Amino acid sequence: MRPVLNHIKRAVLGLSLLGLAFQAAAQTTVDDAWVRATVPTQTASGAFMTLTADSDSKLLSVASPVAKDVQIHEMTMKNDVMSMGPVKSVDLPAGKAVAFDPNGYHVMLMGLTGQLKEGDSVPLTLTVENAKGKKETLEVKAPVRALTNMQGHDHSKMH
Ligand SMILES: [Cu+2]
Repeated sequence: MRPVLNHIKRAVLGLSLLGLAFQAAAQTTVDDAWVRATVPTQTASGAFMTLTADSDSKLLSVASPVAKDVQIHEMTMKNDVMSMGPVKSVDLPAGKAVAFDPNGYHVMLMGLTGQLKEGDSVPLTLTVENAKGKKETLEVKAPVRALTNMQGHDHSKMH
């Protein structure tokens, strides 16, 4: 009797662990996250990545211990004038890779607490909400990379 019961217990535990693993793996994924390196006097930088949600979701906010204020920005072109500003959220349609890059949506790290050097790693906490209103937080460690080729786009002067 006893061994059978133990066996059932183990099977049930195994199933519930599987369920948890499935839940954790089946939501939003973050790919190619990186943060642009700064020079010592610079107080702002950008974080870039690709987000893919498995169901219609929204990126609500990003937080990081390296910056006093973190905003989600959108770069837009209106009548040949490039401008950018904060957005409340970014839609992440199911299964679609949404790029956060220097030319579109990007994450602004403002009020940096120190210089970001190549090789450093910056912790980012992303809050994503799905269509049912359920929030999930994603912890990301984004490597700092120097980017010399920004095609004339200098973030530090635009903020
Ligand atoms: Cu910006």
